[in-house]
Amino acid sequence: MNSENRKPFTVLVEGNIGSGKTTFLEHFRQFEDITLLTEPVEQWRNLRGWNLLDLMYKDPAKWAMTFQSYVSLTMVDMHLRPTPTPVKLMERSIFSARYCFVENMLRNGILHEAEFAVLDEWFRFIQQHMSIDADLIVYLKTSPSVVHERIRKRARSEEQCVPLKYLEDLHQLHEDWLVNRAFAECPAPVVIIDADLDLSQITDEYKKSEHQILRKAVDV
Ligand code: D5M
Repeated sequence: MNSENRKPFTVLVEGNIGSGKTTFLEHFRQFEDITLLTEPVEQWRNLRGWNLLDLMYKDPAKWAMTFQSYVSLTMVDMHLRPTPTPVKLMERSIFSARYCFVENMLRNGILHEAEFAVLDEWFRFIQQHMSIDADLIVYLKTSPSVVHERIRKRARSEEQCVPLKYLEDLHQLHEDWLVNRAFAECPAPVVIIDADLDLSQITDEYKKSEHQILRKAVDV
């Protein structure tokens, strides 16, 4: 197992909106050797009183750049946060922000090419000059129709306008990034979990990755 001055074994938990990332992280709360870093959604919902997530969904053309800029900052903060345990489990990353969400906004014309260029330069700079580690990616693979229904049920106020097409586009980008390796660099080996399964069945799937995560952490 890692000693205190070694870098933690870093696992990025990736997947579409509503794929069950938070539930996956919660499953690992039982292990004291793992630090869980959940996506900083509450920071996005309240930056000095401003709900950037809501602004972004309500008027993407106006607010996407601001939102992505803040997502990058909060994600880098998570990547760089000192971790006292040998394993660190992170919900999403600067990689999915860039390769899935920002990419999607560029392709759909929500981000201007000039705005994209600035975000992409930041992304490259961060990668080159900061210690952004990834040892394993857990991809919670879902069908867009399944997550669409879950999002409707969880009823987060900002997300009620999310159309199926948006989830289909994000799904394809996750597939192209993590499975097809079609356009972007994949920073670590990928474990795929069938996250269409409902809660009663998915624990067995989690247990399979539990073994991989804990064993690999010992190997590092
Ligand atoms: O993601 C929480 C919410 O945040 C969900 O509405 C998607 C949105 N999100 C997360 N990251 C991004 C980026 N980079 N751009 C745009 N929207 C984003 P959840 O999947 O529920 O944890």
